[in-house]
Amino acid sequence: MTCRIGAQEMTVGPGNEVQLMSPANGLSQKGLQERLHEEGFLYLKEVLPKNLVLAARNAVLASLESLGVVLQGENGKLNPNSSWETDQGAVPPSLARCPEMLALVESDALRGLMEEILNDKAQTLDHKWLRAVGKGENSGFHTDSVYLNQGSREALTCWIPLGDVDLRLGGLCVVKNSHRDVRYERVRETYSNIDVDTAGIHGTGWFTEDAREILSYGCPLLTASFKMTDIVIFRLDTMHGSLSNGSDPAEVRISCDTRWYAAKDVVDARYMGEDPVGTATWWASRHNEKIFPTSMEEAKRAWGLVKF
Ligand SMILES: O=C(O)CCC(=O)C(=O)O
Repeated sequence: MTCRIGAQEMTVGPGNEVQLMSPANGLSQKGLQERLHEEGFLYLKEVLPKNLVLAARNAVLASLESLGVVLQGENGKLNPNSSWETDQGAVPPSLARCPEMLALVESDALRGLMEEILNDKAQTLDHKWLRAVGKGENSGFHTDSVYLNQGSREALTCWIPLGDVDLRLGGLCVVKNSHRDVRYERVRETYSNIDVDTAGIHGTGWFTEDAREILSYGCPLLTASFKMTDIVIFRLDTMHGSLSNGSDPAEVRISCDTRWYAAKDVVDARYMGEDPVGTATWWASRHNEKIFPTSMEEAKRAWGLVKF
């Protein structure tokens, strides 16, 4: 089994640089909390109601069909004649909040799970990060803290694939133990503490797109052949990215990242409300070096984090 992350083709399996996640199904509430604390993530198989995932997927696909991004009635096959340029897979925020999406990402099933793990009533950010990832695209490695550093650091992300996402289509990829391994300590002290709005760093906010750089820290990458109704929950300081979409014939990968906080914790208010601003100002100008003068490479050099 192989997978691709950007320029790197990698073998997947026990003892390799990329390994498969072990599901956390069947653990007690305490067991789930301990596993999250230990490994920085929880992979849960078949926990969402299939009808809700399917309805959300169909609503998103219908919208992508009407935009000409995917072919009509072809279950997500990309339209080779589309001029649609994805921007890191971002889709209009209103689509992420359509009734079918909200019925899934704010479902009792998901909320109940998050409450079990957070050990409290749960609050979720109004903004949802829906992605339609095109052929050859993936997310670079980052910690979510850099986009969410104005709320509690105890918040969790729940990544939801809207459909089966195998190694070829390319789903989430987490760096095992990066939230606590000593080899990531300096990364956590520096990079993970920035706020993209104020750090003055241009680009995506990603720590690196180079899987070799991540592997040089010595912690394995973990992924899975995800099925519709699976989820992955992880911490704000867990380093992660995604595999590249190498589907053939070319197909869109649809997934949604949602953020959850314990009721007692402070949320990142930028993402709350009917039409949240989030980090939109940074996002719109993020490649403008006049506004954000430093590159991530320069920042890493200053932090003593340049590997090669
Ligand atoms: O789906 C992806 O490509 C990346 C997901 C991600 O970065 C997240 O859930 O925080």
